[in-house]
Order: sequence, then C-alpha cells, then structure tokens
Amino acid sequence: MSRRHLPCRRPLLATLAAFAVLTGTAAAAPADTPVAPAAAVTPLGALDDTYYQDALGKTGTALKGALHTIISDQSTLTYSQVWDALKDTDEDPSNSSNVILLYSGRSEPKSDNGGGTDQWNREHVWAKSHGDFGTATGPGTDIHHLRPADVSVNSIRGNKDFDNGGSEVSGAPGNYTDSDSFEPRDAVKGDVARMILYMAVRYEGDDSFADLEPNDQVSNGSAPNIGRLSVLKSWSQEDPPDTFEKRRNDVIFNQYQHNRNPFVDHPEWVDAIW
Ligand SMILES: [Ca+2]
Ligand SMILES: [Ca+2]
Ligand SMILES: [Ca+2]
Repeated sequence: MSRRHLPCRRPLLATLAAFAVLTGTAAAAPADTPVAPAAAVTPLGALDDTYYQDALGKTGTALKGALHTIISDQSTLTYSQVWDALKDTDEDPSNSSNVILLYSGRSEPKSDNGGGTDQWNREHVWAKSHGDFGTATGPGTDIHHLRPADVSVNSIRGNKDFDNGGSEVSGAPGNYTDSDSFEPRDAVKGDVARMILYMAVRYEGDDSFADLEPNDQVSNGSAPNIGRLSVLKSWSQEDPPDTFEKRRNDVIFNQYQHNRNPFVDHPEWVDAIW
C-alpha cells in the first residue's frame, strides 16, 4: 500500500484534501492515488435530442410504435458471439476477470462458461420457447435480454413466467419459484421487467419472428407471451435502473447492437405504454 494510508505522515496533504471537500475545489491528486474510472453513462439529454427524438411527447401505442421503429435499427449477433458480448456487458465492476450472474448474483470467472455444474451459461430472460424463436440470429441472440446465469439456476427458471412467490431457489438467495412462476432477487427485479418490455416493443411480428407481448397470466407455455405484466410493472418501479444496468445498455448500444433499451433510459415509459 502507498505511504499516504499511514496516519499522520502527510498532514499537509490531508489538510488540502479537507479544504477541497469543504470548498468543492479540485486539489491535484497525489501521484500515487489511483483514479477511479468515471461511470461512463451517456447523458439522457443527448439521447433525447438524437436517438429518441421521434418518441418524445408520445404515449400509448404511438409511443410503442415510435420506439419499435427506433430500436429495430440494429446490428445482430450470432449465438456464439453472445458469449464474448456477455463477458463485456455483464462484467463485474469490482473484478474485470469476472461476470455477475443474473439470479444468484455470484461473481464468476468469465472463462468459466459452459454447461457444467456451477458454470455460467446464456439465460434467455424472455424464455425462447415463448414464441419459439430458438437461438437463430434474432430474438434468441438479442443481448438486451440475454444474461449470464448459473447453469443450475437457469435450469430451475426454465421457461416459467415471472410472478411473486414460491420457495427460495437453492444456490440463488432471494429468488423464489413454484410450479408455474419465478421471482428474481430484488436487485434485478426491475432489470427483468425492462428486458421483457424491451422484447415486447422490439419484436412486433413484422419480421420472421413472433409478436412478443406481455400479459397478466402465468403458464403461457409456448404462446409468444410472458406474464405477469402487473407484477413486472411493480418490479420496474421498485428497482429503478442503476449504474450497472445503464452501463450495460450503453455497451450494447456503442459496441454491439447499436440499439438501446428505452425503458432503461426512460423507465416512466413503462406506464406510458402499459
Ligand atoms: Ca406461481
Ligand atoms: Ca436492478
Ligand atoms: Ca410485440
């Protein structure tokens, strides 16, 4: 560790730092101070002036239609390219060798992807059987709703709809499941909701894939629907976008698909549409 962490060795520096805090002036950082990387999140105003220009001021189906047009202009990935993309989008901010697993919250080495127990794999938050889109390039490779997940927990979630309740999931504290639904941990409830609603706006049946839509049911099976909408709306309110989720949206926009999840940028659009 650097000498400046020893007490009373550099009283002048401490005084200067305290002065800077009090006055808001920026004292020059000592050469041995690590500089924390700034959270590089695109300012909303800049997006509104450009990316979201045609959506502003709209509500309901007009807003949904405008957003569909905006976010459908994108690049696509193959299913094998998704592995490397997720190593970037879901990187652990505290350990650049790891990713954070969606449901368990565990930090797992990026290199530990695969199909084995305790490895991580590619979770389709909009379960791919709901609309039967598989892993062909399209909704099945859209990283806005693909997340690293523990292989066993991914299997337990299966293709269940989302709802509150059930028994706690083994290996994923704070997640609950019963025979027909899955409840993610509190920290990602809003993420899950916004991913589902992104998919509903992005996929409207005007390409070769099904029109994906939320509804208020569970047990949707292979229908192109995911529930329950009322619960997802509550989750989006309870867990607003944080820096991790916003950075993720930026990385997908800047480096991979060049489209955004509008509900991460404008969470109030959830209620404006549904
Ligand atoms: Ca249930
Ligand atoms: Ca969250
Ligand atoms: Ca749709």
